Amino acid sequence: MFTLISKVVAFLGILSFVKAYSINPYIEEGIPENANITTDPFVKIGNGYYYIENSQTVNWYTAYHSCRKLGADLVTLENQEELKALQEYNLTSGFYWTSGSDLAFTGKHVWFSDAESISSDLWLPNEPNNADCNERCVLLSVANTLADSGLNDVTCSRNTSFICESPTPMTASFVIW
Ligand SMILES: [Ca+2]
Ligand SMILES: [Ca+2]
Repeated sequence: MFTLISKVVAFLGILSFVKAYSINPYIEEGIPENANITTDPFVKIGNGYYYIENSQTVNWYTAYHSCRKLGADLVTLENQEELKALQEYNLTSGFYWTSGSDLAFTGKHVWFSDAESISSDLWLPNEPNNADCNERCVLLSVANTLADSGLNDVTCSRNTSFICESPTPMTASFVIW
């Protein structure tokens, strides 16, 4: 990819030198709405890009491996807005692995993908409770209402669906005139 971009930049440099074109590079986050570019297998929900796995249920580790194979991570919920966007999307009500865990430090729940603490307002009532001292991985429970949706710590060996989150794509374009 880097080589390709280097070639394009070099070509545009030559073009501007030879023809005296004015070339303005433009880089932005995300993909423009009118761009005819597929994001498959990721779907855009709110401001993020997600892969939702409903057809198989696996433990937390296998779910993470599956996301990494797609160049993504298990989903990280930044705030209530992201939870709301996912809850309102046409998800089958149910349970999905997130990247959250307290595997590094018991009782300190962080998003594995960026090591940020999990916001306290995302948990379901009375969670995380580390039931039977065996709940280290964080599950997203999606219900029909936002109020009943949220996070729960459960055992990492539980088999369940999962959601991967892609890094935000960047769009690079050039205006030539
Ligand atoms: Ca996120
Ligand atoms: Ca729990």
